[in-house]
Amino acid sequence: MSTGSVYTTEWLKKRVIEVISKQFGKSVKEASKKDMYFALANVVNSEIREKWQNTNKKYNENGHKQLYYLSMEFLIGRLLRNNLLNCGLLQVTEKVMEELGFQLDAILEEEEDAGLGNGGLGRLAACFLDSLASLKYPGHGFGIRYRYGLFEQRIIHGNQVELPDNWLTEPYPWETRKEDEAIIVQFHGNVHMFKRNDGSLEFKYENTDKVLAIPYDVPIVGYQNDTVNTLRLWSAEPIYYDKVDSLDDMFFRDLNHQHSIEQISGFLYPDDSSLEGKELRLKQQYFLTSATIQHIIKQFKNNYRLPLTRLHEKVVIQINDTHPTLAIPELMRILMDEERFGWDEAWEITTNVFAYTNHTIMEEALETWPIDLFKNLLPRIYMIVHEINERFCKRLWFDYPEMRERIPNMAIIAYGKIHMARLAMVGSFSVNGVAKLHTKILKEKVMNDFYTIEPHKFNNKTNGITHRRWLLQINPKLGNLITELIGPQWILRPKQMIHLLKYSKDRTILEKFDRVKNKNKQTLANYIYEQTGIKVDTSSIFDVHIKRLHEYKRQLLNVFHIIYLYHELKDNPNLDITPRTFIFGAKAAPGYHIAKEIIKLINSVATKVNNDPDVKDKLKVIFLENYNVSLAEKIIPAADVSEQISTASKEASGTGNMKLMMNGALTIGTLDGANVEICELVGKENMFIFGLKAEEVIAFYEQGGYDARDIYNTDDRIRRIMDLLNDGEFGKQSIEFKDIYYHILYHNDPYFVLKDFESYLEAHELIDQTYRDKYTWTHKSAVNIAHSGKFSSDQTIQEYVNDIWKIKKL
Ligand code: B1H
Repeated sequence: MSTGSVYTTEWLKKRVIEVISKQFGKSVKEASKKDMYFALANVVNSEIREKWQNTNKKYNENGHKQLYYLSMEFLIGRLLRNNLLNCGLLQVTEKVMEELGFQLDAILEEEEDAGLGNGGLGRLAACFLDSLASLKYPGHGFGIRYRYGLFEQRIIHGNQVELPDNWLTEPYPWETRKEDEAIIVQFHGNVHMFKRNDGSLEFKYENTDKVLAIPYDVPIVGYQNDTVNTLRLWSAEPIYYDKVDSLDDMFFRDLNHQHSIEQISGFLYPDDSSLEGKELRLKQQYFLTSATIQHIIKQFKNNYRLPLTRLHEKVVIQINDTHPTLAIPELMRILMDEERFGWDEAWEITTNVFAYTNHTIMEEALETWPIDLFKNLLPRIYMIVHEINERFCKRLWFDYPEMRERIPNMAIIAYGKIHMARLAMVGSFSVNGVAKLHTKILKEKVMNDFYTIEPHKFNNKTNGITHRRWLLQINPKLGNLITELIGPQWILRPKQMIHLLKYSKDRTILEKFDRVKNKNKQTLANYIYEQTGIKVDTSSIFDVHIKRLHEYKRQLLNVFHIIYLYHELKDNPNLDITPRTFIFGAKAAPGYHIAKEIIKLINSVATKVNNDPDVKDKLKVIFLENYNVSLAEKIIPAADVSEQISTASKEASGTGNMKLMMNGALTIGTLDGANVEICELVGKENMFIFGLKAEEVIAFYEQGGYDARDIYNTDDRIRRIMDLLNDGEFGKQSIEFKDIYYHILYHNDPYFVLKDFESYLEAHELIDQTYRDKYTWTHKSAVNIAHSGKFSSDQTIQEYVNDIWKIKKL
């Protein structure tokens, strides 16, 4: 009984009992929640297996063009509920678990979060894989199987403490190790040049360090459609040779050697929108790209009887930010050194298969590598990059005389550094940004020189999120209500959610939306109580700020507002404000001092506010530790307000903004990233827009900033807040938040916190007023939900397919 999606409770019960008995030698009564988790994963896996094989077989047999999505991060989170839903097993499993005396929700908690990403960029890759499989497109992910994912965050005395994310202590049931498909990746060594008889050059590498890349495949299950794609994660292992000189030698050399090799897939670098220029990071990047490109070429040769000159007809490779850019020179290397193509032909093949997505304009995230480090680790790849640069600069000089002055700003190798974004642009046929505003800034500012010479390469692909996970799975009550109102078609065609608009003024229906939200708030309130011991009022506004901690995301602006409100209430205890619960979740990169100070400030303010009886019914501040995919899934369905308050121009897109809107939260935001497009859809009246616009921010930057001291000196509300940072109000020692204080006043408030404060305050005042009228609020919320189908990643993927990938459905 394994075909179709009509599973019966009898069948599933029998299977579960069987597995528990065979795998654990236990009866269901004796089984733990963990046992049950593994048993369910086992059942799902056996249902998937055949479909997975069939999908692969079809892809290999019928000569379809394949998409390879290369990313250093895939933030997939948990998979059991996702896979149950997509297999059509979710409802029946809920029933069976109940009958067997278990709660499915509790079993799902047993799964480790696969935290193989930092934030938006990694989660985007995971959403894309879900949409590709659900739309039956032949597209697969390639990444690294980090032994340790993003660190686990603890808050101790208000401070962030990082613990290793040891997620593989137990077997990971979703992966399959494929030792026979391992690939050798080479580092270091010397390159020798020979002349062949025909006069062409041959390159040989000697004394290289060889590392084995072992693939672990994770199935990506399409939504009830029999398609199962693959996420291939490479793990680094030493190569064991049979012949060893002496036992001693082997033992000591190998221990060190083994360790240094395993480090390559050892841990995820915990930086988001910034970079750490360490050799190990470059090693990771080459490890991913070399293993993947070698694999792609092998597959192509096996599956198609075509010359490599026609590679672009069957292969397209999307590189997720610059991190996998080495794939470009790596393909050149294979084509020239192994397949004996000349430069021009190899370049023609290469530049027809790569497409590059840019995710940030943040200066500190634009990757560059010091020449010496690069050359030493990847000598042959360096030669190729050098040649790409020479030819590119010559082309600029001769074909674009008007650009001659710009060459130093465009050269791939300049001032001792290798510029990866420039390499990615030169080597790709497509360059895209991730929201309209972001793409515009790329074209007009950050990448204007490249846009001038090759405008046809540039295009926009606004990000999206999978509505299957971010609505259907995490908010079943809302999902059911939507289906009740407009039928189930929206699940396959999310844009049909727009039909909800016709109910957006219907009081009885709006009450239903309101009830769903209240139940979700109650669930979150219970969780908050379990985690923190703090009771929050579910009739207060749940105001949610969840994302990585970064100055440009301006959690500090949010805290300043909370401090302001707190003092307003202290000054006037009878002040009539709508009660608020401010909820934060955020990890700071371990080496990012100011970000960690801001976490500490949030927690200090929380302690002060939550323990002050004067404001007890009006204000609560909750910092939930270890923000990750699973925590997001708990918070988002319960949010009333979504904080999307980045300094305009800095947030390339944002995707949390889309997830929150889809679950009925109203956005308070700047006109930045995809907020602009949310606003275009729902209208200014259904959001709370404030602050400087991107052009204004950019204009200030071009003049060297604005005068933060001027605001400090003239606005007594701001001066009061700032001075509190300095006088010990929120800490035992008065020095506690001096760094933030000095940072703002002496580094001239680079993210315009003070400058946007007043406008932010006004927007919050409007929220307070609007929330008092339940009808108006819920109407706005329903309008947001109705428009959110536009931000399904299914839509985004379809645009990538039409404009860039040109792949066909299975
Ligand atoms: C985004 C990153 C990023 N942009 C470097 N850039 C990293 C840069 O490990 N590193 O070195 C890791 C991540 N991440 C985010 O991408 C943007 O800030 C968001 O605005 C955007 O929504 C997301 C997806 O496009």
